[in-house]
Amino acid sequence: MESKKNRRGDTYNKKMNRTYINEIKDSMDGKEILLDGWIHEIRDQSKIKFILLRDISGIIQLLSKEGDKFFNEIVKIPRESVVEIKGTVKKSKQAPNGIEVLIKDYKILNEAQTLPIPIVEKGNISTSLSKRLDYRSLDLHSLRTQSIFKIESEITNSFRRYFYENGFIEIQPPCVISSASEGGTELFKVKYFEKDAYLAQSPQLYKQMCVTALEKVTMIVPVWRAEKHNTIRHLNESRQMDIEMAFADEFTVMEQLSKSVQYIIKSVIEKCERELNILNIKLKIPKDKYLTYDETIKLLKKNKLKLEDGDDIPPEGERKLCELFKDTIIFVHDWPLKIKPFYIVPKTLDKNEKISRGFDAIYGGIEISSGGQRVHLVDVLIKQLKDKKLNPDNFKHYINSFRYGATHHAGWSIGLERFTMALLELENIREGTLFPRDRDRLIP
Ligand code: AMO
Repeated sequence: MESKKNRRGDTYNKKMNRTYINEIKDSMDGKEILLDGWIHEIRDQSKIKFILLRDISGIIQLLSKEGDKFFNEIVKIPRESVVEIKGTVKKSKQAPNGIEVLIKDYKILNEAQTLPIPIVEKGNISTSLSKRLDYRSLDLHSLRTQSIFKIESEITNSFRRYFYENGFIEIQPPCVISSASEGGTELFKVKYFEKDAYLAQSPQLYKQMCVTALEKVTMIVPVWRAEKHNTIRHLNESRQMDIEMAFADEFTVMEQLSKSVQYIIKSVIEKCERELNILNIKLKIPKDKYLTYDETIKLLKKNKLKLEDGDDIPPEGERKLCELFKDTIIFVHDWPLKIKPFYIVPKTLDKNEKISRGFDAIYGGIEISSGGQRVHLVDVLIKQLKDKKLNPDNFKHYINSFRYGATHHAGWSIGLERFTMALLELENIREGTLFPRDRDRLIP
């Protein structure tokens, strides 16, 4: 008999197009098709052998009956081997989706070796996250992991779509920079020829330098922060989805955040039904709620959190707010100027102003975004840099960009992995990060 193993990956018949599993319909009953995919599961019964074949679009039941020439050998194919199947579509009341494929012939295109981690689809995942991340490409064979990243793809796509359709211009700012925007201690230093440079912590300075001419800009960019702590909500490399708008204050952009997040969640509900079912997540389009910083601190104190005025909101405070306001994006605005970055504008231009136009957005138990109205007046900007012990000489080009016709402007940034974590109730941000970079992990 002809060898069923084919290391070169030749297909049966170049004239026959591959059918994706989700393209198989009842109306194709009796039709011969060609399928490519992975062995998901084998059920070996005495008179009938079932194979569940998986491709990125779904799972289909294949069957072989006693008398088929390959009846006994087909059940020996190891799980996750790559196979090509020629078969006939058959309507069947017993099959999981009311349809199955009778195998006419098959080829093993690449046999899988013994798996170093089990692929568990339901119930407790016994393998540690760290081990799964060591074998991330294999972990991606699991429906659960695939679903997370298919949804993440819908998040970035619908984010782009929303802002593109609303007249925003997508920009590509540099990722190697010469000065910090989010504070000096969290920078990764790199050698840039004879000079020291840093990996960008945020596209902040560049989006502001563009918005004063381009008016409405958006971007999805990687950022790096050399924070030493290892937590379930922090990465050292993450992706940010940002906007910046001219002639806008913090309330204009909070409204944009609310509308875009609602649009993204609507898209995920409409386009990722199968993935949400696999993850057992039921999504609702969130409402929004606006609270000042003072109102928030008072509310959290009333709910027995130990907090002082002027404190940042701790993780348990974010969780509590989301318990109090379910399925809601909570905007906390009017933060103390002291604890917001130098580029956030004071509420008024009064010399003694203590409140800022900065805000945080909290959703799904966690801060997903922060932003605010910016400083576009050069004298105020220089004062704020100095107040934060930063040297204005290091920000010369940034400051100069506000000298020649700068408008007032505002913007924000949503952390992509944070948002995925919040939306899909992930226990660890690394679940929503393909190849995480953290304090201990630089590979794979
Ligand atoms: P901020 O530092 O608050 O603001 O970051 C914006 C959002 O990015 C996410 N995020 C992170 N995600 C994973 N790991 C981290 N270490 C991490 N740090 C931040 C969070 C956070 O809300 N330039 C400003 C935004 C602006 O004003 O436009 C900024 O970067 O979801």
